[in-house]
Amino acid sequence: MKRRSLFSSAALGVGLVTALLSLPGGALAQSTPRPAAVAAVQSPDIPAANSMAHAQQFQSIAAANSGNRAHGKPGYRASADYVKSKLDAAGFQTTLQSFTHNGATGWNVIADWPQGDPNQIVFLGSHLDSVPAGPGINDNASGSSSVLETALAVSRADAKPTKRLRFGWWGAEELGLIGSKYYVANLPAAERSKIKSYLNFDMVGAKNTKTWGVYTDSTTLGATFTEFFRSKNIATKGINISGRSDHASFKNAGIEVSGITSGDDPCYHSKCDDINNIESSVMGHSTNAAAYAAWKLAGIPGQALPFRPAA
Ligand code: DPN
Ligand code: ZN
Repeated sequence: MKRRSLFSSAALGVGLVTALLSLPGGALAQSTPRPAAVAAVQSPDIPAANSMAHAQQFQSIAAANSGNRAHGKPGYRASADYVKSKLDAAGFQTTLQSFTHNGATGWNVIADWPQGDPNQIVFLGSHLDSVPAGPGINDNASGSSSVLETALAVSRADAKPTKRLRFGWWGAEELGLIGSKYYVANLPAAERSKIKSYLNFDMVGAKNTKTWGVYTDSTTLGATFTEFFRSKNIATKGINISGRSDHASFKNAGIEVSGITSGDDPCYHSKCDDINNIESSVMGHSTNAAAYAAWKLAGIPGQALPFRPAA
């Protein structure tokens, strides 16, 4: 039992009951310390402190670079370098894709986990730039940290998903989804059609969040998020943020999209959107929702629970 508690698993309970009921002769739980694995999503339970540590790094990067991480400013490049170095060390295939906007160079960071069917890609992304007014911690170090920590969890698990997992951090979102539009526009049609779903994480750490907003144009993708939150007894509401974040660049290319948000806050696009503007527990739930979706949609097999006959 101890082992299962390491995993957040919305479906495990149901699957386990089914498995137990179907055991021959009604041999049951108490005499079976570790039942055989059942089909279920067993995503890791990622400590909130992990994503908070990344958010703290983005705060420090802003502090060392005139207080922001905006397109065309040194704090943006330092943010991209931070993300890329973590991914490189974790075994991802990474790309720093440059583009020009308003006379300044911007970058997208793209990372592929080199496992699973390369023709079926599940994509998680977030914008990495802030506005010039502040460090952009809820908007959007929160999403950037959640997606980064999910990627690192995939690496720690040495995951062997059925589908390919790709992660993206977009530049110049605040100037009109510039980085994600550039990425999608420069994908050859054959590459674009490999992307089966795109999940967006923008503003996912706001303090005092009790209800998560889920936006989706796909029943399956939206249900993946709501089933995670339901398993944690957390409320969700369907929202529509239309073209306000990077999912729109993918949706416009005919890709199924969804995303979650804690919503904005009084410090939205201001100087006070700093590390004190987000809450650890909120970051933890958002990160684990991202991980759950990655595990489920890419088809990462559950940790096989070894069968041990009762002594
Ligand atoms: N984070 C907002 C921005 O980048 O300006 C967009 C947004 C609004 C995202 C509302 C989620 C919810
Ligand atoms: Zn944003």
